[in-house]
Amino acid sequence: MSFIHIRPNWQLPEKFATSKAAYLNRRRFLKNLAGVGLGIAATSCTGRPLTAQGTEELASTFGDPLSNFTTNSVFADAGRSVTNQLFASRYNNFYEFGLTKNIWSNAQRLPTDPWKLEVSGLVKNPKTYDLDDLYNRFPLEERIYRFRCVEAWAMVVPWLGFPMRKVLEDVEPTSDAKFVRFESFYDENITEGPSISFSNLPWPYHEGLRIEEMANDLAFFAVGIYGRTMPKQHGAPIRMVVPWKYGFKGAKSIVKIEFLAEQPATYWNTISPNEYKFEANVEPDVPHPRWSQKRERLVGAGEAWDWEKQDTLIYNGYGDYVADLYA
Ligand SMILES: Nc1nc2c(c(=O)[nH]1)N[C@H]1C(S)=C(S)[C@@H](COP(=O)(O)O)O[C@H]1N2
Ligand SMILES: [Mo]
Repeated sequence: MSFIHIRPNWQLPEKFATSKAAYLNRRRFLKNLAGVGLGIAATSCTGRPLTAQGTEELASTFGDPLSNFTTNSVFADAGRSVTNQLFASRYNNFYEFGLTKNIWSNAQRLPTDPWKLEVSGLVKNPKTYDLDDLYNRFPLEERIYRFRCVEAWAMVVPWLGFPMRKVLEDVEPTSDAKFVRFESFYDENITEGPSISFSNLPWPYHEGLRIEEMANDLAFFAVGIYGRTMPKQHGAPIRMVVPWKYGFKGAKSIVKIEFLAEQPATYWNTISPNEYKFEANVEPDVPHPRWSQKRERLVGAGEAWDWEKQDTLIYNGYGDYVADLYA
């Protein structure tokens, strides 16, 4: 009975269920290219099923083992099981490498060695970190965090890295510094944006935080994931992780950090200010203009509409850490 096709459980969904309204929105967007935004890719094809060879290729992107880290016991249990890396590492948002979730092989073009991360602006000690600094300057720890995309899917991820606060201590912002701007790698010969008619987007990808948010216990720079150095599709060699905010706040492949007196513009907020706020905290009762945020789908096996659903938590469940930032 060879025509009965049994899907292996690691096979990822090829499309999302989508309402007619969302579909029509997408058609309109494709016509005039005016309404680009997150959520578009979530309604489109996420890629071919992964073959055994594909699985091997995916596993080859997983980075080198790291051993010089401790496990932070406070963040050893996210209250949900950790997402299988075969799902997490082939379901990515990294628009520089394409508009679908299936960018993991495109992202292998990202050059990560050597790497320079420049920290400048309103600081006493401007610094430029190289790869050795990223892995050895600050003690590395593992933290298992819940992760919530504004598109209403969620994962649980074991990050490796160091608190953002370590960088604050290193560079010593002046009292004038009130905001921080983070900028991602961009090279139009490597990243795909311009070649797919999105050259009008505000590249490079950039994000921002208030300085108190950066100093919060949870705010983290990740240089690895699942016990290994960061795969390129997740934002090698260093990316931001702010687990109480929507995923788009976590810029990948950071090359520049700048301390500022004024709130900086940010990538998605510039594209669509009504949909993507600067603050972007996870708030179940504040719907995205095109969908509800009350529930979320846990990235897993099978088709996306079959993924386990659960209630979205205020501040993604991290209110004890961050609620007083917004009192
Ligand atoms: N430079 C850059 N950073 C980015 C993005 C991006 O397109 N470019 N996408 C963001 C979004 S919307 C999400 S949900 C997360 C996805 O991270 P992951 O692919 O590692 O799960 O990265 C964020 N950081
Ligand atoms: Mo996202």
